[in-house]
Amino acid sequence: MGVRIKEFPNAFLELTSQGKKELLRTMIRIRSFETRVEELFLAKRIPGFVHLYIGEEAIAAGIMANLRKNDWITSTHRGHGHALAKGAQMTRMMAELYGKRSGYCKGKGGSMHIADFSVGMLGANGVVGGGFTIAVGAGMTAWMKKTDQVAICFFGDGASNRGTFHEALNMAAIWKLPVLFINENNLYASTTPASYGVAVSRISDRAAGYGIDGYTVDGNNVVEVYNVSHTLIDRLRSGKGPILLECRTYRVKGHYVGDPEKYRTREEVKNQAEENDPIKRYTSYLLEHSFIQPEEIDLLWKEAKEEVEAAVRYAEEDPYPEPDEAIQDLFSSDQEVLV
Ligand SMILES: Cc1ncc(C[n+]2csc(CCOP(=O)(O)OP(=O)(O)O)c2C)c(N)n1
Ligand SMILES: [Mg+2]
Repeated sequence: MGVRIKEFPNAFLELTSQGKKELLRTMIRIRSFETRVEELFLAKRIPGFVHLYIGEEAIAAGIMANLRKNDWITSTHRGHGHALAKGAQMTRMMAELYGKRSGYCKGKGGSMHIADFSVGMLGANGVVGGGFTIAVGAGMTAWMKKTDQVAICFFGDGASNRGTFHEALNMAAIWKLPVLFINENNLYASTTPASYGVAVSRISDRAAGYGIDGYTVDGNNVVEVYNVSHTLIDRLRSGKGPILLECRTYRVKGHYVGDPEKYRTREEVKNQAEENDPIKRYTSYLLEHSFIQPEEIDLLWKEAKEEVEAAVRYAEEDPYPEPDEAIQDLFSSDQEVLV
């Protein structure tokens, strides 16, 4: 394991007052978006499937605060938080969820296919474990072009059991690619508890199989996520190869909106939501240290709500694509020449 988590430098304290508030803003924006998306889905305004990131916001916020615009991320089926934190536009995300024309995939991809290359967001992914090899490809780009960009690969506890995990970590390790593999261990893969479905109790222990460093942090503590990833991302930029970081968290909502959740008790969820909520925890921390005033917190929630409502109005007013647009954009122009 090398350095213990407590021995990482406290980079958080070096952040400006604005920087400290930005972490909270990001988490509040994600929570507000997700809470509204849940309502809209239940009201049948949003079709398809949605997987919410509620309760896991500290991971996206803490990691992304250490990235540059031209660094890359790969995401999962639970990708709204990653996209927002990396700088994707909320309006176009909401339009995509609605299946509307000005959405990120012109309304044809939905929640699990949001990508915005202009901010380094290489895509959510409906295929569990689909992001691993894409992140390695991005890491290879940085290596071949000799830039100091990094690629961050978000994936779940369930995804850590996929074959692509092995392929990607091995290749990234032998070529010392700048990829940070971020395991979001929310303790469940759909209906399967990680305690049953994953052979190790710490997913970071799997790093040993690839000769790389692995760490585990409290993924509901944004300060810890920020501090540890700050050091690890610096290490990636200096060409020392990939790292596996497990962020332990909890999926507060069902696997998807509408999940009957027969595999866990109401009490377990309630305890986690009340006692381990990353936003409540960070808000108390900021107040305790006088890094923020109560009225500034109220303002952040108010602004986020307004931003979300503006995105909803945008999506509601946007037209649906025409039926004949369904088969557009399926092939690149090169492939069109071939057929
Ligand atoms: C290759 C593949 N297998 C199965 C599924 C169905 N599926 C969707 S999400 C999911 C669980 C993923 O769990 P985890 O990786 O822990 O992510 P979480 O949902 O907890 O964020 C499964 C099995 C899929 N989408 N892709
Ligand atoms: Mg999981």
